[in-house]
Amino acid sequence: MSGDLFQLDDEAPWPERLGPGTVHLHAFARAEAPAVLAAIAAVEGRAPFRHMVTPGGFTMSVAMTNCGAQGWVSDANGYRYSPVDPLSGEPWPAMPAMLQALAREAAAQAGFPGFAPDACLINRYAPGARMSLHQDRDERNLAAPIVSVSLGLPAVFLLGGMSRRDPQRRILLEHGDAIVWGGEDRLRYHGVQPVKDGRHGLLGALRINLTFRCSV
Ligand code: MD6
Ligand code: FE
Repeated sequence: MSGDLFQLDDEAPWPERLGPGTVHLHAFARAEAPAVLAAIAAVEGRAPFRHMVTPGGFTMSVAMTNCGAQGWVSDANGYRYSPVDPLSGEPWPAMPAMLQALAREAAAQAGFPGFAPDACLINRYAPGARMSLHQDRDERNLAAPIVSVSLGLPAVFLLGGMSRRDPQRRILLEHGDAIVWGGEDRLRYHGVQPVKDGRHGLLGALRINLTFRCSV
């Protein structure tokens, strides 16, 4: 019986195909999570998490920062990539080599070899934070996939279709899970349901998601 206590943590990573260009890599980054968190702490020291404002004037419930040559930003003027952190006027912190290697490996395992992202958007969710349904279409390079890594509290990821009205699949993203999507799935609508309160051993009452993109 005592083995059951550890079953979840011992589970080996396993891939699950969700679409022609979408793969859910369960537990992909679980072993590397402490190193990922250390990398985020270093980024956060120079580019703190902040709640950006949408072009429509709403403050996002998710707190964000970036690392890499480009960072995703939102303000009254719209959504775009910027080489500079608007808070500091300085370039975003460089993407730590460890994060770059992790993203490259996830993409390769999902059938997209040679992934070289220039942008990593880091999203931080407190309980109740959510992300409404959207497409990722601010990147000029839609040929490259997106790699998403989730840590901490679980969340329900909504995976829709090419139209906002298409039915959505609910996908539980747990600590260490990665999702890779590209090809014909690259512009699928998606969102995140409000994160439920809870405690995670490494992150406490937080969920962190990193999305790696080729922006140019
Ligand atoms: C999140 N993720 O999981 C938000 N976008 O917190 C995204 O918006 C996302 O996970 C494109 C591809 C994968 C993603
Ligand atoms: Fe997205």
